[in-house]
Amino acid sequence: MKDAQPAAIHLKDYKAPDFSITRTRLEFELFETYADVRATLTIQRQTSDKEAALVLDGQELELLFVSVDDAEIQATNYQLTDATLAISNVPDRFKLVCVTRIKPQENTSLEGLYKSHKMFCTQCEAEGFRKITYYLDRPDVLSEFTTRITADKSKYPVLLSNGNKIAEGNSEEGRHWVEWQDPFKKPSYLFALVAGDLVSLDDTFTTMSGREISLRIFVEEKDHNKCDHAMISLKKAMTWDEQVYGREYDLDIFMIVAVDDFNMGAMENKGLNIFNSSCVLASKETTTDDSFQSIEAIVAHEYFHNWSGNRVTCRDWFQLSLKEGFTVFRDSEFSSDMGSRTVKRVEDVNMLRTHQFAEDAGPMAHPVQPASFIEISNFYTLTVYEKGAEVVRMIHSLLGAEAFRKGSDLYFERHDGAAVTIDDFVRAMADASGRDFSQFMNWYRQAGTPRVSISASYREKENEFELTVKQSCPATPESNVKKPFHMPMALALVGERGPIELQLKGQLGKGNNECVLELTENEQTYIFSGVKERPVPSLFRNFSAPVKINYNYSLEDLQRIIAKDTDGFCRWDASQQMAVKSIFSVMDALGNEPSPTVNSQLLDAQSDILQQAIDTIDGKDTQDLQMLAYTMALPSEEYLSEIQSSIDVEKTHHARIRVKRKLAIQFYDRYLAIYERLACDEIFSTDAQSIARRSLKNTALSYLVASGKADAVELCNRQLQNATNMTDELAALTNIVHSSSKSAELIKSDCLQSFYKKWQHETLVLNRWFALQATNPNPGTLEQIQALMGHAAFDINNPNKLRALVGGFSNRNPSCFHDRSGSGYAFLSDRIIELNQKNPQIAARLLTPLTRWKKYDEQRQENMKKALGRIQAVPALSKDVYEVVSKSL
Ligand code: B3K
Ligand code: ZN
Repeated sequence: MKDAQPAAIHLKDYKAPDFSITRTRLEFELFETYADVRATLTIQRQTSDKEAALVLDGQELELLFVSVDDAEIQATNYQLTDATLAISNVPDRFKLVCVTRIKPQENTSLEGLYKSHKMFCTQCEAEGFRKITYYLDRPDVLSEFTTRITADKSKYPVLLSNGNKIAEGNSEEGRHWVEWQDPFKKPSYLFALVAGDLVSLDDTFTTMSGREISLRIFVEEKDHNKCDHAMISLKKAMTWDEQVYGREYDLDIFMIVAVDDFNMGAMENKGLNIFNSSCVLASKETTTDDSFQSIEAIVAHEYFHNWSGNRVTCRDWFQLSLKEGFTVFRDSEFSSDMGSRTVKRVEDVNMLRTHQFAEDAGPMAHPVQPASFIEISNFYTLTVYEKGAEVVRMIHSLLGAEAFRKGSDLYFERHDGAAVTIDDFVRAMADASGRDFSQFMNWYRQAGTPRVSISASYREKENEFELTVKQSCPATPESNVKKPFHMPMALALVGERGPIELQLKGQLGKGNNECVLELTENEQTYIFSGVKERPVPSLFRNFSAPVKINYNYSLEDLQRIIAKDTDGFCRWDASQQMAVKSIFSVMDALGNEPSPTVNSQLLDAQSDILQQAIDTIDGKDTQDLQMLAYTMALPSEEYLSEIQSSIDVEKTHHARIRVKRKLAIQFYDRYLAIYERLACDEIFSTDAQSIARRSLKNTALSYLVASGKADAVELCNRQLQNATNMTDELAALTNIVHSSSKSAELIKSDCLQSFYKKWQHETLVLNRWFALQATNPNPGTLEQIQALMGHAAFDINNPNKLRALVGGFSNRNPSCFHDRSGSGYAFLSDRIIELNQKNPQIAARLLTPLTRWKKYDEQRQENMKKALGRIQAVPALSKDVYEVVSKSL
C-alpha cells in the first residue's frame, strides 16, 4: 500500500523457503478496541546456508514482544519494515515467540482478523495471515496449528477455529477460552477464527468407512431458519465426493459460519468454512432459485477443497488454478449430477464466453498459470477459475472418466500433505494414463482465447466431406506469439435425419456418430468418406474446448442443428447464433430502414420452441423445460458486446429490444399460454423440474412485458402482489422496473417502495432490491443510484451492497454505464477512489469494466481513460488498484 510503484513477482524466481514452521501455537486475546496475538512457532532451518536470516511476513502489526528460545530480542537485534520482520543469527532449530497487537475493529479491508457486525472473523487467503502475526505466510510452509481464543463470554459465547476442540474454560472478568487443535498440517492461508454470539443448525454425516462427522452451520439467531438448504447441500456434496472421487472427510467436525461482510463468496478454511451469508442462507420467501442453486454449488465447492486444495495444496500462488480450476470442475460435475447436465453446461459456457473471453481479450489477460503478478488478489479470476476448470475438463475428455479417476487417485495419493504445482497434477494424469500432455501444457501457459476457423467442402461425387481446421491465438500482454494448443474437438456431421455415421478416410472399421479429433497443429485437414448427403458440421460438441469457433453457418445450417442435432448444448448454441445474426442484421439496418425486419428463421425457431414448451407442459412432449427457457431467451447485451470487435452501445441495446419486442408481439398469445399454464404451480420445491417451470414462466412473462401491452404489466403486478416465493416476486418487480412502458412507469415507484417496506429487515433481499435498480436500463438510473448510496440500508463498507449497486450498474447495465456523457465512468472512478484505501480488493475488482476501454468508440475511450487517469493520480494507490490501472492504461 505504501510503495509508489509496487514490483511484480515472477514464477521463475520461486525459491523454496529457508525455514519451516513445524508447529504453530496461537493465543488470541480479543478485546473491544484491539486484540493481542501471541504466536509460538517451532522453526527449523531448511537450507545449508547457516547465514540465512529468518524473514517473516507481517503487515499493519504492532510488535510487542519477540523472543528466540525464551530470550527476548531487543529492537536493535531485529529489522522491521512495513512488510517484514528479519532476525539474523538464529539457530537451526528454535522456538520463536512473537506478540503482536492488531485492530480488528478498524480493519475495513476484510483481510486478516476483522469484525463483521458484532462478530470477529478471519479471511487469510491469499496473504491475510500476515495481518494477524509475523509468519512465513506462503502456501508451501505447512504447520500443525493449535489455537486458543479468549474473549468476553457474554458477547462471544461461540469461539471457533480449525480442527477439533480440545479444551475450554472460564477466566477472570467474565471471559472464557476455547482451545482448538488441527491435526492436519496446513499453510497459514487456511487458518480461521470466529468469535460471536451465534446459534447453529446441527446434523451428522456417516462416512463411507462408518465414521460419524458432526456438521454445524453457525449463524446469527435470526437466520437459524435459513440453514436447511446449505445443510442438505453439504451432505449431498460429502456423498458425491465419496462416490465419484473416493474422497472421505477427515476431521470429526465440519463447520460453516455465515458472515455479512465478506469480500468474496466463501472460504475453505480447514474444518471451518467461512461463508458470505448470501452464499449460505436460503428460504423460499427470501431466496431466488438461482441463489438456491449457487448455494448448493458453493457449499460443495468449499467442501471439495478439503481434498483439492487443503490436503493437497499449492506450492505458490502461481499454482492457484491447481486447486481452483480442479475444484470448479469438480463442483460443476456435482451440479450436473444433481440437476440437468445440459442445463449446467449451457450456464457455464454462457458465463465463460461472456465474461472470461472478455477478460482474455483485455489488458488483464493472463494464462491459467500466470507468470507474474503484482497483487495476487487480482488473480482470483475467471481465467484461473473457469478457464482453469475447462482445461481440467479437456483432460477429462481426453482420458475418459475411468483413466481420469485413476489420475486423480494417483494425484491425491502421491501428494497428500504436500504443496505442489500444476505440473504435478498433470503429471499424475499422464502417469496414470500413459498419455503425453506436454503440448497440452500450453493451455496453462498461454493467455488468450484461441480462434478456430473451419472451412468445409462437400464432394458429392466422391461422397466426401472435407474439413480444414486452422487455429490461432491473438496476442495478449504476456506474449505476441502463441504455440498451437492441443485441443479435443468433438464433432458430428448432421444430416437431414440427424448425425450420420462417421468414417475418417483411410481408417478401418465402422465409425460412431460422434468423434473427438485432437487438434495439435496450426492447420489440419480431415476427410470423411461415405458421406451420402451434404451434412452440417456440429463442431466442438458440448463445448469440448474453450475456443471461439469461426464457421460460416447459414441460417438454414443453424436450423438443421436446432432441429436434428443430438447435442443439447449445440442445439442451444445454434439458436443463440441465429438470434445473434438477427440482432446484428437489425443493428446494421438501424438508422437506415424505418423498421428493420427480423428474419423468418428466427421467428420459425421461436415458434417451434414455444410449441414444444406448450406440448411439454401439457404432457405431449418431453423436452427439458429449462433448456426451452434458455433457448427462448435472447443473448444478453453483454454477450453481444463481447463478440463485437468494436462495441456499438446504443445499437446493441436498441436492436436487442427491437427483436425482443417483435417476438413478443408476434407470439403474445403463446407466451401467455405458457404463462397461464405455469402460473398455477402451488407447491414450492427447489428440484430442477420446479425451478425450470418457474424459469420458463418468468421468461414468458418478460416477453409479455416486452410487448409493451398494459395487460402484461397488470399480470406482472398481480404476480408481484401474490407471489409466495422470491423468484416470482423478484422477477415480477424487475420486469416492472426495467420496463419502459407507460403503464409500468405509473406503478414503478410504488412497487419499489412496498417491496422495500416488506423486506427492510432482510439484508440479502435488500441487496437484490439495490441490484435491480442499478441494472435498470431506462434513463435516470445513475441519479437513482446516487440517491440510493445515501439510503439508510446502503453501507459502503459492505461488499455485497457495493456489488449490488455499483457492480450491478457498471457490469450489468451497459446502456446507462456507457452513457455517452461519461457520467457512468466518473461515478465509478469516484467509488474506486473512495474504496482504494478502505477495501483495495473490492476497489480493484470494481475497476474491471473501465479496463475494457479499447473496445469502445473514440469518445467513450477518451472518457474511460480520463476516469482511469484520475484513479492513477491518487496518492497512495493500493497495490491492487495500482496493478489494474497501470496495466490497463
Ligand atoms: N479460495 C477462496 C477464495 C479466496 C479469495 C482470496 N482473495 C474461495 C474459493 O475459491 O473457494
Ligand atoms: Zn475455490
